[in-house]
Amino acid sequence: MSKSFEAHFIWQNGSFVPWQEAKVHVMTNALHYGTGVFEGIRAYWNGKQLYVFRLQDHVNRFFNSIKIYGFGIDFSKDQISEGIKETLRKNELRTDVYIRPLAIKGYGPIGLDVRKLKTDVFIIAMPYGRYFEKEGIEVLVSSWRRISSQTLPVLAKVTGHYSNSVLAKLDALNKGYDDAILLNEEGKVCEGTGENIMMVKDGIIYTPPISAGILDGITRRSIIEFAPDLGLKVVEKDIDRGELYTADELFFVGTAAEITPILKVDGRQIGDGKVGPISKKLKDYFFSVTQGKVDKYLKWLEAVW
Ligand code: PY5
Repeated sequence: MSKSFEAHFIWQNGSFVPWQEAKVHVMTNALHYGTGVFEGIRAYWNGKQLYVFRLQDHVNRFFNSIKIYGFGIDFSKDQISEGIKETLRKNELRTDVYIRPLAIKGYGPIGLDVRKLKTDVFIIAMPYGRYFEKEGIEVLVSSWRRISSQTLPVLAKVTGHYSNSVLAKLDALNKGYDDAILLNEEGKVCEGTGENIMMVKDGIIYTPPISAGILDGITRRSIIEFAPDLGLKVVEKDIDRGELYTADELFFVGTAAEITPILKVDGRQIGDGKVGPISKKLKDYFFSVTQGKVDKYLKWLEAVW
């Protein structure tokens, strides 16, 4: 019997293969050294149309990640964008979907010289609901620091970088929390394990700047752009750990997490411990935008059917 996250076909180097047959050899370089880049994209079904949210921006970041590492890819941006839409159609997806393009350094001899290895590309699309089951979550500030841009190019979305996130996430889960906030090496608030973070204080929304070493999140960018429509302002500034504790509202933003309120940090209640009014307003608007109900942002949506 198929599992709930499974679909029927996966796009593998330009052709479709049945879900169960999209396999790699154990000598695939990316399995050994984390030499892969990926994206996380959502598509939203509004009852009539399936809209991919900010497809071109995600494809651009995918190609930038490949460029930063110098991996090379045998497909154009147009081919990947088309491949994503074809994958949604081929799987006859008429529901909310998560899309995972993945480009990995493939089969070859042991070692770090990836120059001659093929970059294998996959596009996986699957029915998907919420990333966090709860409406509001409890997090801890991790004792693990976020990888610094002096160690790894953090703007690239690379599989190997996520061992840092997995350490922090597992530590949080094992201690009874839902997720972790990581500080950067300067001790400033950076981001979640797979989300950017925003904080509300006296009606203003604050978020760490790109220079804090965050991933340049597309959800974050979207909120910065649409917040003024709701009479809200997002200010990019460095945030201290202590400021989190006295925030009025706090929330994670990301493709998977969408907008997820944080109700407790390190055991301290945030605001009144409930989903705050600004978080709720942004979240409602975000779903109107992603479902194609706000004309102004139809520019961010790519119709599949
Ligand atoms: N920061 C990190 C470290 C991320 O992995 C992500 C996305 C974000 C921020 C948010 O970026 P965006 O808004 O562009 O999605 N994380 C992946 C996602 O699909 C999941 C990784 C487990 O949300």
